[in-house]
Amino acid sequence: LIVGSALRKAIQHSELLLFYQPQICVTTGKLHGVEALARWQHPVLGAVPPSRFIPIAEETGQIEAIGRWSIAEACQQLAQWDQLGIMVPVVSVNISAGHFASSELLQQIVDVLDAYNLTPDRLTIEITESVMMRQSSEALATLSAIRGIGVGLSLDDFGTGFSSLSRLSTLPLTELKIDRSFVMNFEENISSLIVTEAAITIGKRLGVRIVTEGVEDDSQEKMLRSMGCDVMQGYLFGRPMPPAALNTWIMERS
Ligand code: G
Ligand code: G
Ligand code: MN
Ligand code: NA
Repeated sequence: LIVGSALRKAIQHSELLLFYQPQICVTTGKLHGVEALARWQHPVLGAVPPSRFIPIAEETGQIEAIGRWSIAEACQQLAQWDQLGIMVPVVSVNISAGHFASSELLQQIVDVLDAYNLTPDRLTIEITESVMMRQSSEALATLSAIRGIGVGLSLDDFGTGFSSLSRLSTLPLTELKIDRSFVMNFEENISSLIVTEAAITIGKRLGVRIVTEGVEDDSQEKMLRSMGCDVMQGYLFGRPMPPAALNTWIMERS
């Protein structure tokens, strides 16, 4: 049983870590960027996955603290890669809906970019489709302001949240991230292929980058390439890994 107070201690005692998963540009084969994924290394429970602690953070009012931490940690890591001469063009950070209700998110992002001397195009904020579609007008204004300073905005888990297409076209997105369930069902389920193809068409019309995740084998990669996907992420290229492992991964590829 994980309780909110344990999570509060974890944040205070630096038991949270970010792993990074590579994202590959389909046309060049080069590193497009990385997605930062939180991990909780608990002294007794061991590795607690985000699917277990993010919902608790949301329920116990700690999702803002985690979001603030993720943005700062990811940007610090990006600045460190810059110093080491390791080319990581952009980092994507997952931010929960609850955090968009806060009027402070924009300023937090501005402050962190400033502290690490990063241009705003180095950061992308990922928000899930289901929550984006329920946003209040205040949260929408926050999204627009974040986009307005030049930070990327990605709609995560696309295809699972029942977006209305008219609503979708009003969001200030730079990226659609097709949910991994579609790619993973290519073989078994023709409707997964149809949905992916349709999502790519919609994305192209909106002028946004199409990212697919859960790419695990060559046949999925070939299929996505032929459908015009821009960026791929999945175990075929690399798992989420600690920063030092990503350094090695980058060196071995170049
Ligand atoms: O890494 P893993 O595959 O277990 O991630 C599962 C999900 O947890 C991701 O799809 C993402 O939505 C969520 N997640 C991971 N890291 C964070 C984070 O730092 N903040 C938020 N809000 N969600 C995260
Ligand atoms: O935020 P989001 O839910 O999109 O996070 C991506 C999730 O997908 C992470 O939990 C990550 O560990 C997982 N993931 C990334 N690539 C693959 C893959 O190729 N296969 C599977 N099964 N999961 C993946
Ligand atoms: Mn994500
Ligand atoms: Na996703």
